[in-house]
Amino acid sequence: MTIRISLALALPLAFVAAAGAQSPARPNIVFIMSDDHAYQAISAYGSELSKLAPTPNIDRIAKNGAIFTQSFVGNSLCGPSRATLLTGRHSHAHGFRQNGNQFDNRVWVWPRALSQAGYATAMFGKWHLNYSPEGIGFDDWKVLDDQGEYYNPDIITPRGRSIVEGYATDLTTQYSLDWLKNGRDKSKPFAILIHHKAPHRNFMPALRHVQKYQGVTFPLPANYFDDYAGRKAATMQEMNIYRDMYEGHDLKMTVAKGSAQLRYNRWPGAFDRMTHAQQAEWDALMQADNDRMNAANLSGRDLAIWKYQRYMQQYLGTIAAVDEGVGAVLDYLEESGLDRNTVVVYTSDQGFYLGEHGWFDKRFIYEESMRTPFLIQYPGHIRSGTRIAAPIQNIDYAPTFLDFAGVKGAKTIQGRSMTPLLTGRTPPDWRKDVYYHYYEFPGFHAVRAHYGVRGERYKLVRFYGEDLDAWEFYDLKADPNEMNNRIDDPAMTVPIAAMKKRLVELRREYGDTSGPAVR
Ligand code: SGN
Ligand code: CA
Repeated sequence: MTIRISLALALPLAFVAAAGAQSPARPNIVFIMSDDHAYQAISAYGSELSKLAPTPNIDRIAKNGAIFTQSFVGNSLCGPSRATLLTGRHSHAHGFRQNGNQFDNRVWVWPRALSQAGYATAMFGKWHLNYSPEGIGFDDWKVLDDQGEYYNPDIITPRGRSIVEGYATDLTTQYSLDWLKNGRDKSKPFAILIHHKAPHRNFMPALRHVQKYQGVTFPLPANYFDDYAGRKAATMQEMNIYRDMYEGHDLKMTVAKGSAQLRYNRWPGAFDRMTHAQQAEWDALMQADNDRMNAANLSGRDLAIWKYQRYMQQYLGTIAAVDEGVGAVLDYLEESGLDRNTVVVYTSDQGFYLGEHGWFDKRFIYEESMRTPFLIQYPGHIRSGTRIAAPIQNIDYAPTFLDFAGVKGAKTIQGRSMTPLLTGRTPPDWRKDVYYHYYEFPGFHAVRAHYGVRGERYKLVRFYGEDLDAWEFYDLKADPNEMNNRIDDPAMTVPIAAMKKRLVELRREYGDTSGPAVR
């Protein structure tokens, strides 16, 4: 049956529902996710920083479709977030609470549900849930080992494991295009998951992008020199750019003018695995900039600011190849005409600090890491240029894809399909606040376990652990940078009580009994 575009625009789901289980009209799904890509570094979100390092291809998705301005994760860490996107469940429910846990590939995941409903499915890039996606239900897959390496990564396939010469982002794009063009069963609709390693630590751009942002000065966040007053857990973290980044491994600083030898490099493997030719080219591209740094002999505040600039130049440099890869996939969809019946999503496994509070990494419930970008296009069903302010969370991805495919969901799903939001109108019963629970402590960067709730205006957080029980409360309207913990402010008694009530309700609703009871 055919439905005129105008009707489909008003009622996006009518199309899917009417299409029925076997209709060829079921849309294809292209889910592109990068690792640690801050929304601040996507130009469609409009930050000053992103204007100096635009992402024109990622922005195409927002131009063709919609951008979500209030998109969140429930636990800002790679493994838990990936388990959530596959299952539609929060960390305590799917059980993968921190990196290093093992995902059970037999549990319900949406790609298998789509495969069983007749979709061709594949996944390429970073998996990071256990050794491989064997048993998940993908027709094809090729994944990076664990965290993945930027250069000449180990690639695991159903046929085994090998080192492949090349740059991880380009390999992931290439594998994806090969499958789209020649690998899939063309009689079926398809769902492909393209998971980039970039811009994850240790932030190594492709050789063609190493110099892309050298010499560019990025705007320093207003709270770069945060003193963490009134925020106990923030005083305990180890993710400060000027204190905790490794000068060799992360910042690629050399020991002296004229030398290519890196300063402290905790994990030399990232560089050692490059070929001699790659290493020589890398060193040559970095030499002048490092020589200038060594000659300047910086210290204190100047060195801290220099480190922020070098961090941004490298981090944003890795995103350039991701953006090119997104462009290549969009080009292929358009040239083949597949774009008209394909949902394309771009997101990240969580947000990231780009110098806010002096930080890199994520984990905290504070805005920059709790948020994650989410852009989606589906021509004829999402009006181009739509901006959606309703709060969504990564538990919503699984039910959304099922909805698009007209497949029934698993009872275990805790999220809600976002398709009703795609018109730009928010249903009155849509959630107003978002639940969060981070577990990994002890762990990298020493961020303490905490749970909390983020509402439209306020955020309530509780950090907990053997020697810590610290509550925080923020008025996001008055204090968007979350510098002023108002938990002891008598003027806040009423909203604090209301948010505590919501926290209790949300924990009950999601069945989270982990961590201390709220009261
Ligand atoms: C690695 C990183 C950490 C990062 C974790 C988790 N160190 O251990 O900085 O917090 O991954 O990241 S690295 O120098 O070895 O890359 S996550 O995205 O996988 O959750
Ligand atoms: Ca990540």
